[in-house]
Amino acid sequence: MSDWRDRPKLELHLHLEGAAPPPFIRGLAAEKGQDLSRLFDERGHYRRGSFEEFLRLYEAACTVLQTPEDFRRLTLAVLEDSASHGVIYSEAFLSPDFCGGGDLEAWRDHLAAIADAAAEAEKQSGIILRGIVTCIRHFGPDQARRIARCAAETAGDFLTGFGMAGAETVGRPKDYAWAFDCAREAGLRLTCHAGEWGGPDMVADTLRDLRPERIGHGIAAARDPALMDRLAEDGIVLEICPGSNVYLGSAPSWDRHPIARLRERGVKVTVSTDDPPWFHTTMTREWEELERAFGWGEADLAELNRVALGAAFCDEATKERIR
Ligand code: ES4
Ligand code: ZN
Repeated sequence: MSDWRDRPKLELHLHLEGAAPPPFIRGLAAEKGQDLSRLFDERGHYRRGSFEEFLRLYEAACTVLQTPEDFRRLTLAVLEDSASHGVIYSEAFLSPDFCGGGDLEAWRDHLAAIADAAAEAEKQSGIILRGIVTCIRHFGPDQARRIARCAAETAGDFLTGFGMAGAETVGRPKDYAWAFDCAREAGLRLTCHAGEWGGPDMVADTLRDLRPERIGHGIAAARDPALMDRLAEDGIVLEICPGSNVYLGSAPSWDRHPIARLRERGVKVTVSTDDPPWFHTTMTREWEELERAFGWGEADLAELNRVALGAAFCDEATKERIR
């Protein structure tokens, strides 16, 4: 099949700042007189490195994103890209850490600009966006609480979820339980990155201590048959980002990516891009590679779209518009 690009897709795992095209970040840096040339290689792509290097470069790129207007333009650029790859429904991780550092009033202004841009993009191309506030694990549990409070105070029709990204090696899940409880009590739906770099125990501890309904990545579960069975039984949905995993090295290759094994075992899997320009991927490329590696076709996309729709952090009326 050669027309993956035009097929309607749902995407549940996308970092808003991580989806910024390099020219967008370069343009903002030029406007502000910041020198960010060290972020880019000779072809103008984001520089390649380990996950830790990626996180450092990513945070440097985020320093040019400052005002609500910057985030309004970013959101429009990202949604235009997503829509051009057939994405009809998207959930983006939003980071109060990069929108005023966790200050509630600054966050409100940034979120309003992002939601405005989402409404504008929806009018233009039909794409629907919902926001998931994400705290950043390596910024520590105290900052995570501040971020959870920002999320709780702005929960609503647009801001529907809370999660955690960042370096999985920092702390243990239970250190972040207060933040997740705060978000849950505000009615937010929960997801958490786990089992991208950590082992099956990280997935199990995350489920026990933070009780999310979805796991970001979670591919380490494929190494533990009993854990796979539990995920399947409990209906936990994995937001799998194969291109990201292959690029960063948390999976050995496309052909040996665990997504096929997880799915065959009955685990609910979905496909997303994570930080597409950083990992040289798009939703089109993800499906081209899944077709090449596993022979997945239109019926597989339809099934994974159904799983994503079931797991989407939006209300029934919104789901009805996508179905
Ligand atoms: C991430 Cl903090 C952060 N930002 C973007 N992508 C990520 N993946 C894992 N943590
Ligand atoms: Zn991610």
